[in-house]
Amino acid sequence: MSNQKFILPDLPFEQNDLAPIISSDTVGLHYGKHHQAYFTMLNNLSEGTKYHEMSLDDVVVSSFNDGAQKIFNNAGQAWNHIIYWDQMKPGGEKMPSGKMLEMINDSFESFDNFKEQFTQQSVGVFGSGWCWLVQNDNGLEIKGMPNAENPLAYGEHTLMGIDVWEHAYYLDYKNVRPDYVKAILDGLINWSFVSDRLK
Ligand code: MN3
Repeated sequence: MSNQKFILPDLPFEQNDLAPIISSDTVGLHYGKHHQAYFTMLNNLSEGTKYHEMSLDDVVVSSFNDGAQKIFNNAGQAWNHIIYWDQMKPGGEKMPSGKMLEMINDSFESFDNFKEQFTQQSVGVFGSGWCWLVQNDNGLEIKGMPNAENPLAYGEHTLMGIDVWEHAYYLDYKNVRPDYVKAILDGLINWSFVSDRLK
């Protein structure tokens, strides 16, 4: 088995396409260095273990349940950033429509309220982590999680997620995490992609 079992997917846009909301420099570092490094580490750490034979999704769940922390950290981050890039598109879509909008209204009263709650929860993540939108039996839920943790590890269904590690925003927003989150929610989310993830 080749060491390159897990391969970093291509970005669904050019490196400078998300500017000015996310600069070309940030995408270059975040995708080219950080995201790549999680894949490299995962390949190195998993070689010769059962994880090397699994799909990335299965590694996330299995390593989390096994308490294999180093594998999980890298597999989780490899998985998390795929969603992160895939859910964005240059210019974004101003707001969701159809069933997605209905569910947001049911769970958060309005789209504006959803954005405000999502931003608040993002700020509430202490240190490094992620803010996720999850679909469960009762509707939609916003969940902040530390480090590499994601809904998949807990058997939950992920719709979207924003990286709130400082490497995601420090070059463009310094320490002002809420401005970074708001700017993505207002101007970069591909709501058709998020909507397609509904169960
Ligand atoms: Mn990151």
